[in-house]
Amino acid sequence: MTDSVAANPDAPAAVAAAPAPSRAAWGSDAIADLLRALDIEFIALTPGASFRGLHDSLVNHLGNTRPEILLCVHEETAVAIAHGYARAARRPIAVALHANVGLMHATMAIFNAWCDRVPMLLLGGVGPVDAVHRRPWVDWIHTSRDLGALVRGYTKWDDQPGSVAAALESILRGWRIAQAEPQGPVYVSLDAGLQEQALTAPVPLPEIERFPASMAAAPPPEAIRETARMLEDARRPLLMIGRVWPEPAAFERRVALAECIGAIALTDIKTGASFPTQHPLHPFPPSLYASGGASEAIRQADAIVSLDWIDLGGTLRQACGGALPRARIVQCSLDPYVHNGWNMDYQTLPPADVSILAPPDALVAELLAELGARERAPARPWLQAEEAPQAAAPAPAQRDRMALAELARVTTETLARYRPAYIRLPLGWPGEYCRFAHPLDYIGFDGGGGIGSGPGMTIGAALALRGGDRLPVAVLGDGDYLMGLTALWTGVHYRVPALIVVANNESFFNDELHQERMARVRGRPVENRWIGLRLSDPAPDLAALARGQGANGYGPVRTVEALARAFEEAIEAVRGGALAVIDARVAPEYSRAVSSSLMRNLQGER
Ligand SMILES: Cc1ncc(C[n+]2csc(CCOP(=O)(O)OP(=O)(O)O)c2C)c(N)n1
Ligand SMILES: [Mg+2]
Repeated sequence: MTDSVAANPDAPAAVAAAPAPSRAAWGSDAIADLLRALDIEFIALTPGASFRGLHDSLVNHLGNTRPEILLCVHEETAVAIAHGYARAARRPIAVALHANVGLMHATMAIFNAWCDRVPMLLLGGVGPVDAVHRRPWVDWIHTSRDLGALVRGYTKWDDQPGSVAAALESILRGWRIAQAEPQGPVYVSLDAGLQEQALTAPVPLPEIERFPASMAAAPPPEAIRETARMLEDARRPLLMIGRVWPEPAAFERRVALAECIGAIALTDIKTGASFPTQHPLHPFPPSLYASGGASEAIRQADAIVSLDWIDLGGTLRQACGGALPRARIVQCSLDPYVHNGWNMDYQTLPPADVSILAPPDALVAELLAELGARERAPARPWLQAEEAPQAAAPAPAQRDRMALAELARVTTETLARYRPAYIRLPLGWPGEYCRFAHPLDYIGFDGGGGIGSGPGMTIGAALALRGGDRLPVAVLGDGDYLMGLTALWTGVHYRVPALIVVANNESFFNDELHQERMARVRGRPVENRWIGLRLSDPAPDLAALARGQGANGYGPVRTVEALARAFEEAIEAVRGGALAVIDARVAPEYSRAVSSSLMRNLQGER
């Protein structure tokens, strides 16, 4: 749906019809023309005077199509929507952010996108930079000398161009930088004076076709040969699959490589689906931290190829009690190109006998070419999972709630018939209920561990999936849902179908485990672990909060039977175009396997 001027019932008839796209007469018209030339589909925003010139150009110069405005109640949501969209569509959109205040609201979500290596074009308004043109008071408090400094530690690049022509080059440059691997957000701050400047002569758009995307580097031949030799000699090869291309062909090539060398594949629930979870060579379910089985595989492996595994060094050391594994290690990652000194998302320095600065899936393709002709290894993993998958759900801790594992089982089994695209899973999700066979089966996590991104990322990803054959589904924690709640309004307003299931334990539960840990270390009462963390008394009515924004709200549901009934209604509504939220009450407990792996981490065990 487009918010055309004519569609607004309050619009006076005299301004009802937006003029057809016109010649660029103002600075921001030229900028809007460039956004269209770049084929940017949407621009998410929460309005602000510092980009009123650009806003006018989007509406009255371009007619609010390509890019179409996505109105958001909070800037954090606008960025989270761009994040989710880019993950599902595999192409970025733009966000407009109001001066310093809008950018300040947006920072959490920008950080998430940065850590997730997800591209987006952030356009900020600022000024007028020329103080002569500032209104008293507000233009002064909303003008900062170096806005980019607010986000420089977690964007790939930023700029504040000094003329309209320079702004066009800057945006084009930013668009290219954002999408060059490793991808990430870029920020271009646009002087309000420049946006509102009348053009006395046409400012030509850059010839976009003369600026194609840069080609990525290929792995050096000697690195390919050395890795191939190492894998040929290995008896227990291990692929650790981290941040990789979300493309079906690349997904298939990873399977072919694992099969050809008989490698066990490990996957990470922090990244999108990267390998079929039910494949015999994937014996250990994806998890936030390496499970017991995955750690054993790391210890026993004699060759490890990391495809940009997130915190390879930390994971290896944790699996090996602080030491390095015996295996020879190949690390293939472009990530060092974006490491900087502000945040430590570069993680532990990973040991690597061969370190390759290239896109990991390019290495996979080369290794397949090198090794693919050889006889296939048996599709039997060299190490079997010890823990049998949790067939039966544990008994619920409380009678008026489900166990999280029950919710996971019913959700997985019910939705399997509808080609679900899982956009998000909550922190305690039992990995054995991850049934992924295609990149779109699971979009990934939030990147930066910033709670509150779930609803916005859900709407963004579901928007990208709108009209396709997938059922967009997100299972969110209640804390995550409540922090990002008003994204639902944007979803309903733009008719974005999606199913949100809130795993509602009425708690910021993850932190209960931390408080329990503190209590144990200090010999204090563990029973107090919930104080200051429970979202109860009153428990927010999550379904009503959805209905209050025009979405369908179901629940609270407290049993698997009630959940199954809610699914029936909600899925039908979503297939009819609705945004539906099910409030599913679960006990404030994670499964034993998840809790013990989290606890191990809370204790900082290596
Ligand atoms: C912005 C932000 N604030 C606080 C935290 C700390 N934190 C980590 S997990 C968590 C609880 C999340 O609650 P919920 O989404 O309900 O999931 P649950 O732990 O209950 O399964 C919190 C507060 C964070 N990661 N990000
Ligand atoms: Mg919770």
